[in-house]
Amino acid sequence: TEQKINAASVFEEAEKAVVIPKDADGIKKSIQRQIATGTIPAIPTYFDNEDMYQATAQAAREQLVERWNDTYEHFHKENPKQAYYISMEFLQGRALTNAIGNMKLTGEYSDALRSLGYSLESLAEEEKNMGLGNGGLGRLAACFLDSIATLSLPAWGYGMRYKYGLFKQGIDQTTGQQKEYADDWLVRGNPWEIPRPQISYPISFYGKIEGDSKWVPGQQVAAVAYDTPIPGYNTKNCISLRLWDAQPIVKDFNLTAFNDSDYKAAMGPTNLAQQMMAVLYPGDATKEGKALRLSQQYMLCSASVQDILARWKERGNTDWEKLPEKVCVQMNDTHPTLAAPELMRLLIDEEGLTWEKSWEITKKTVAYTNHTVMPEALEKWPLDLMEELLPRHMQIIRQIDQKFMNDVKEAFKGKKDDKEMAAFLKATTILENVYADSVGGPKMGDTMEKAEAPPATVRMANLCCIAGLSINGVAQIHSDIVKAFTFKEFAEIYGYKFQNKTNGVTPRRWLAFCNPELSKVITKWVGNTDAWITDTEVLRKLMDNAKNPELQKEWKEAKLARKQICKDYIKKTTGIDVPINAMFDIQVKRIHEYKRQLLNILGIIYRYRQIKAMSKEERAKVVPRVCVFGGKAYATYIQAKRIVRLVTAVGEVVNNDPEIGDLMKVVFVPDYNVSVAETLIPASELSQHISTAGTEASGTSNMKFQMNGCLIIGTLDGANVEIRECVGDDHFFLFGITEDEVEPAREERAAGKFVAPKTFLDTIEYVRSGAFGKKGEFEELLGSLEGNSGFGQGDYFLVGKDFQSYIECQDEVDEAYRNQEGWTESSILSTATSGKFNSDRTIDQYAKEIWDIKPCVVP
Ligand code: T68
Repeated sequence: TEQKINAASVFEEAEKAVVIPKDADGIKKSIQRQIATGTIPAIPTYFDNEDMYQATAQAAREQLVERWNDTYEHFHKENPKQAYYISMEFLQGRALTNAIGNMKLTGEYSDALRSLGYSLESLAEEEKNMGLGNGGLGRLAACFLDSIATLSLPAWGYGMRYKYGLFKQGIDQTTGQQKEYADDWLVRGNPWEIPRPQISYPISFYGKIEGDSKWVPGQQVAAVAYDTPIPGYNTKNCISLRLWDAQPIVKDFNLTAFNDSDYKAAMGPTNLAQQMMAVLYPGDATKEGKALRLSQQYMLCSASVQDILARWKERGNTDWEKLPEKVCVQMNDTHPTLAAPELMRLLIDEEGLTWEKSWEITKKTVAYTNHTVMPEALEKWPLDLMEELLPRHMQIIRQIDQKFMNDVKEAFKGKKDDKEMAAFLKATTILENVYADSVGGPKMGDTMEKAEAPPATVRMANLCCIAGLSINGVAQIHSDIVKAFTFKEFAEIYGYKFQNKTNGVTPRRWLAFCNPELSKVITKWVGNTDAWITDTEVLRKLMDNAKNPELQKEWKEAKLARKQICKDYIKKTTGIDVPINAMFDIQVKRIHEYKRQLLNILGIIYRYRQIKAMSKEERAKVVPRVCVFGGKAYATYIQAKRIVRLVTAVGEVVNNDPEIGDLMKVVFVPDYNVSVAETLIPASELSQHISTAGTEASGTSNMKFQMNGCLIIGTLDGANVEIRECVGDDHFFLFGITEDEVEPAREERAAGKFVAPKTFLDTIEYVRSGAFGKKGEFEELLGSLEGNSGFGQGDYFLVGKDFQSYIECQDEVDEAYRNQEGWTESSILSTATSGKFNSDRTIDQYAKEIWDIKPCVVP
C-alpha cells in the first residue's frame, strides 16, 4: 500500500512538474526534443519526412497521454457505470490530423511545422492507415469511439492488434486484376500506441475438464495491452482503444529443448502467439483456419472481460450482483459473442458464484448489435471444434441452451402444439443439428447419429439473442427486418429486447477535417459559428440560403477545389486524366454482389454504347461523367474479383476511345481505405448506394457523402430510406423495387416468368461479344445474372429486374445536373439535412437506451 501511495504521488508530482506546451513555439520545441532525445528512431545522417511525421506524432501523443491519464484518474475516482465496445475490427485510418483537430491545435501544429520548413498536410500523408477492419462495421466502431470521447462518456473500445491490417490492394497492370499485398502498418513503429506490458492476462485453450467443471487448459498465451488514446472534440476527455497482442507465456519457453537444438518444440508457444496476431480474418476454409479465427475471437473476449472485471475491482466494487450497475458490454456483431460465456466462466470458476447468479448478471451486462441479415454471414462454429478448443465454454453454452429450451417450453405451454414447438425450438436453439428430438426433451450430449446428418454447429447469433439485454439493428428498415424475419422467433419471446440504433458518422473526420474548404463556407453561412461540428442540427440553417447565389457560388468553388484534389489523386494513382468539369460519380465500398457494383458498370456500358450511337449534335448535350469505383474484394471471393476486372476492362476501352473523349471516364481507384475515402468523398457530386432492397443493413458512406453535399442515387435500402426522408424526395434519385417486392421477384424468376428488359439483355450480349477484356473472360460473371434459380445464379440480387429503372433514373440525374442552380441547391440541402447522421446522436441513444451511462466530464 505504501508503495502504491508513493507511486500515485510520484505520478502526480511528475504531471505537475512537466508542462506540456500548447502553443506553436512550444510545440516546435517539443517536436525537436523528440528528434534530439531519441524518442523516434531517427539517425543524424539520414532524416526523412517519415521521421518528421514520427516526431510530430510523438509531440501530439504527449498531449494525448496527459488527457488520457486525467480521464483514467477521473473515471477511477467517480466510479461511474462504464460501457465497453468489443469489436474484432477498428478501422481508424490516420490519427494525426484527427488528433490535433480534436484538440483544436491544428493551427499551432501547422505553424510549428512551417517554422521547421515542413507542411502539415504533406507530413500527414506519411502516416500509414490503421486498417484493422474490413469495411462499414470496423469504421462504425471507429466513429463511435470519436463520439464517445466527444460526449465525455465513460466507455472504452477493445480490439485486436493485428500485425498486418486488411490487405493492400493493387491492380495488376497487365491483367487488370486485383492483387493482394500484406499491409505492414507497424513496420516503422506506431507512435499512437502506449504498450502496457504490465497489463497482461493468460488466455487458455484446449485441454480437458476434470471432475464436474474444472478446466485444465492444454495451451496458453498471454494477452498484452496496447492503448491508443482517442481524444474527444471540445472536451478534455480522452478514452482508450485497448488492443490486445498475443505473446508466449515465459514459463512455457522450454530452454532445455532449445539448448538441445529442438527449436520447433522450444518455439512452439512463440509461433502460436505470432500466428494468432498475424492477420485479421485468416482464411477459414480449413479446420486449422477456423481454429485460428475462433482463437482470435476468444482471446479478444477473454482478455477484455478479465480486464473489465479487474478494473471493476480496482475501483473498489465488491458486490457481484451489482456488476450490471457498473458495466455494460456491447458486442459488435457476433464475433465477440464469447464474451458472454467467458463472463459466466469467470464468475463461476474464478469468483465462486453460482451458475444461476452468474447467468442473471450476464444477461444484464451484454448487448448485441446485428449488422447483416444475409444468412451466410450469420456465424456458426462447428460444435466439435468449439468443444476441443474451449471445453469449459461449451459446457456453459450447453447449459444456457438447456435452460433456454426449458424456459421456452414452460412459457409457451398450451400455446403451441408439439409440431409448432419443435419448429420453434429448431429455429432458436443455440446448438444446431444436435438434439434428436427437441420436443421430447433433449439430453445432454445428444447428437444426430445418422451418417449423412448435417454437422452440429454453435449458432453465435442465437446465443447473442438469448444472452443479450438488447438486440439492435443499425437502420430502421434493417431493425424491422431483423425483428420480423431474421430473429422472428426470438422477437416472439423477447419482444422487449429489440431496438433500432440508426448508424451515424463523426462530423469531425468526415466533414470538418476532410473538407476544410466546405467547412469554411458552412461556418460562415450558419451564422459564423462552428457549433455544427458537434451539434449538426445547426446545419439546418443552411436551408434558408440554399437558393442564395452568393452561397451557391462559394459552395461551388469549395466543391471545385476538392474536385481538383481528387483529380490529381486519380492521376497520381491510376495515370488517368479526368475532366474537372464532368460530374464526379462515385461508388466506393467493399465489392459484393449484393452491393451491385455490377449494376453500375452495366449501366456505364449501356451509356457508353448510347453515346457511341449519337450524332455530333446529340453528343454535345451529354453530361460528361467521371465514374469512379473503389473497394476491396475479399481474397477468396472470386465473383467479386471478376467485378473488379470488368470495371478495369471497361475503363481500358472507354478511356481510350477517341469518340468518347472527355464525355466519360471510368476509373478504378486502387486500395480504397479511410484516407482514400477522405479524398474522394468531398469531391463527389453523385454517389451510388444501389444494393438490392433489404440487403444492406445500413451503409455509412451514404451518410458521409450526404454530409459533403453529394446527391445520392439509391434504392430503398438501409439508411438510404432515412436519408431520403431527411433530404426530401426531390433531392434523392430513387429507383428499383422495394424490399417487399424482392421475394415475389425471385419467385417470378424461379418460375421462368421474368422477362428481362431489352436494354439489359443487349448490354449483357455486348459484354459477351468480347467488347471488353478477353473474350469469354466474363462468362461466369454474366452467368450469375442468368438462369432461373439458386443463390449465386439466377440473378439472386435482381440486377436485371432493376436495370431499366436504374438507367431511367440516371437520365433524371443528367437532367438535374444540367440545371446547375437546382443541383447546387440540392447539394446544399443535402448537407443541411444530414444532422441526424452524426454518430454523436447514435451514441447518445446507445448510452441512454442500452448502456445506461451518463457523461463523466474531466474538469
Ligand atoms: C456492415 N457490415 C453493413 N460487416 O454491411 C453495413 N461481416 O450496411 C453497415 O452500415 C455497417 O456494417 C455498420 O453497421 C460489415 O461491415 C463486416 O465487415 C463483416 C466482417 C466479418 C464478418 C461479417
